[in-house]
This record gives sequence, C-alpha cells and structure tokens, in this order.
Amino acid sequence: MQEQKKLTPGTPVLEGVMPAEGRSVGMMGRKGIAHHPDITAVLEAPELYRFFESYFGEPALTYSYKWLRAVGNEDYTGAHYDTVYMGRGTKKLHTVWVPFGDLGLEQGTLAMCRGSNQLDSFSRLRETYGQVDVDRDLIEGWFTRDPMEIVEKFGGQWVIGDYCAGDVIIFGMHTMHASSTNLTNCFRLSCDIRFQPASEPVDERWTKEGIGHNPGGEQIRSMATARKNWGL
Ligand SMILES: O=C(O)CCC(=O)C(=O)O
Repeated sequence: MQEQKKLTPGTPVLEGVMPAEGRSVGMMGRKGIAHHPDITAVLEAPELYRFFESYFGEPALTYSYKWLRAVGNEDYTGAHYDTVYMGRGTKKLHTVWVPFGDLGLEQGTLAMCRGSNQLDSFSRLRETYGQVDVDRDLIEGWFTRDPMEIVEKFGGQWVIGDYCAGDVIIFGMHTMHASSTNLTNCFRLSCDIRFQPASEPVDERWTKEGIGHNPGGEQIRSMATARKNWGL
C-alpha cells in the first residue's frame, strides 16, 4: 500500500494511516500481495484445513481467489448473502473472515445476522434474493445498505464486536452479513476466503485463472427493482 502511495507520508507503515478521504485499496485476486507467502501462511494455514476436514468429514479445498481488503475511511460493506457471488458450486461452501490484526468495530468489522440462515421469517428472502447469481442475472449484489432494515422486516439479530488477531468468523452462503463503517483514519485489513469439501463441485469463477465476475459494461439491474418484483 505504501508502494502504491496509498498511505499518509511520514506515518508508521504498520499503522496503515490513510490520507483524508482514503478509500479502499484493490488487493483481491489470485496473484500479488494476496498470495505473498506471509499472507498465504495465514489464509491457507494447516489449522484451517484441519478444522474443515473434521467439519466436512473429508478433505477440504480452498479457492485460489482471495478477497483481501484494505477498507478506507467511511467505507463499508452492505448486507448480503455470499451465494449471490459464488453460488455455482457446492451448497457446502463456507466463508472464513479473517481480521489482520486487532480490529475495533469503529474500524469497520464484520456483522452477522444471527438466524438469517434458518429462521422461517427469512424463507421468502432465501427463495428470492438467495437464488440470485450476480453474473447470470446482471444485478447488484447487496440486498441493502441499511442493515437495520433486515431485522425490522425479517427478524434475526445483528451481532458485531471487536476482533483480535487469530479470530475467524465462519459461515455458510445464506447467512446475511455486512460491515460497520470504518470511522477511523487507518485502513481496515481483512480477508475473506472460501473452503468446501474437495469432492464437491466448485464455482470455477474463483478457482480458474482468467475467470471472475463479469468484466462489466453491461447494464446492471438495481436491487431496488428486483426487490419490488419480489414484493420485498
Ligand atoms: O469484509 C467485508 O467488508 C466484507 C466481507 C464479506 O462480505 C464476506 O466475508 O463475505
């Protein structure tokens, strides 16, 4: 990030201090910093494989694509299900959210909506929005930018906290999540990665070189229009 001149000159590099109006720095992918050996030592640690192998009861694989994020001031993630981005393979795909370092919620941490994956009150949401594929349907991915709307309409409970280096959050493709807004002047560093049973189909957008989301340029439908059609 310093090489890309994204940090405030003269400040300690390890604090990740951003200039005024610093925005997110692109670091996702299959190459570069997301695959630096120091990063993969965390994201592909034997402890993660051991956990998933015991959870799945068979060998686990992880997608080569790493969603490494440096989230800037005033930036945040809207509420969504991950299936809309990576739902073409197994239903047993799981996300692992990994904070890099200790992160307070004022720096923009992950919030999970407890119950959103299984409460009956979310069933219409799971049957409609939960079946979207953003690349096939050419539609926005976030269901809403206002997380409180979720609990007001469907129930559940938002859970958020401060995280320490070494914590992870693990969840399936139909658990609603979002992040708090980064209100500090330091980038929030985290990465989300995916694990699944090795014998099950994969979503090739995230395992094969040269694929990914649509390159763009097409007309993208707004979530507001889709929600009107679903009556949500
Ligand atoms: O870190 C974030 O802001 C979003 C992460 C996310 O959406 C995920 O882990 O699936």
